[in-house]
Amino acid sequence: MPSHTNQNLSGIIIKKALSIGASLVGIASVDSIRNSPSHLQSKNVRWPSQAKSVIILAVKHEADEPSLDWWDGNHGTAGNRKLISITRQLKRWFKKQYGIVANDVPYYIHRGGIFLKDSAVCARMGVIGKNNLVITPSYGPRVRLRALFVNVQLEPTKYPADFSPCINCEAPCKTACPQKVFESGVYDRLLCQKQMEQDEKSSTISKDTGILYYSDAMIKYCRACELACPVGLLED
Ligand code: B12
Ligand code: SF4
Ligand code: SF4
Repeated sequence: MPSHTNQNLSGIIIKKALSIGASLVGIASVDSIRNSPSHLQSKNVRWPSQAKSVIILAVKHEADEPSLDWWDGNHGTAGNRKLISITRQLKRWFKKQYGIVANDVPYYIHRGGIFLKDSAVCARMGVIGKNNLVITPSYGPRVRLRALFVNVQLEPTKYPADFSPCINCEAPCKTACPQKVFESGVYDRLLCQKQMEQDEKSSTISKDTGILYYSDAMIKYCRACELACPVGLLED
């Protein structure tokens, strides 16, 4: 591995990931993520013994590109495929340039994944908003996340900490929810899940995605609490 300080290497990694399509990049130590609220609560997370840092990648999912988020049968979403392509390219680049082994973090916790929102907050990419999603300064909650484990200790990202978007906001995210998921004051997972089940039942046949290879039965999962948030939207 060429002699880089870990701080330099973090900067180079961020630049590389942005150049191949990531919208935001964060880095956090495995130890800090291990101590975040969701990981402290869960006994199901399996950490690879050699992993020292996590690189968190975000791809923006803006409202004018809704098909990025549509679930097409067994093949997932176009947005997630974009994230997978970025992680694959980064893995190859790490090995070739630095001899560093990077491992893809599975999406689901029961398959070896980690809690991506907590991880993004540890990497200071954003904060948890009243809608229970990570709110980033540039794109609000309209991002999707994926991660890579690496076996080296990298300098964590320290984006500005003074970001509190929900403090003076009237919370349109909460009123937009079709299931009144936030009525008790906190996010009610079961009610949200009920909406997801309804979305699955009402999935329509759509031929307007331009992705011919994949199934035509698209599930358009609810994201009302996400799309109602004004953070990161350009003002006229
Ligand atoms: C299971 C799951 C679901 C389930 C259950 C959700 C849940 N929150 O329990 C269902 C299917 C209902 C769901 C719904 C949605 N999901 Co979802 N989901 C996941 C998944 C796979 C795991 C999340 C999980 O189980 N969390 C554990 C539960 C207990 O935690 P929690 O309710 O989120 O609350 C924790 C945090 O808020 C945290 N926290 C609170 N305060 C603080 C403060 C600090 C400092 C820190 C560090 C943490 C922290 O601690 C809480 C307790 O553990 C993740 C992917 C992943 N691997 O992480 C995506 C993920 C969280 N979902 C995502 C999205 C976008 C959605 C939906 C909009 C649907 C859609 N169209 O994609 C809705 C939004 C619902 C909402 N408002 O939260 C995104 C979030 C992106 C973002 N900007 O935050 C993720 C990361 C997937 C992705 N592709 O990027 N989801
Ligand atoms: S709509 Fe307002 S309260 Fe809701 S997440 Fe966005 S900034 Fe926070
Ligand atoms: S995803 Fe839909 S149902 Fe779930 S909390 Fe957000 S607005 Fe409510």
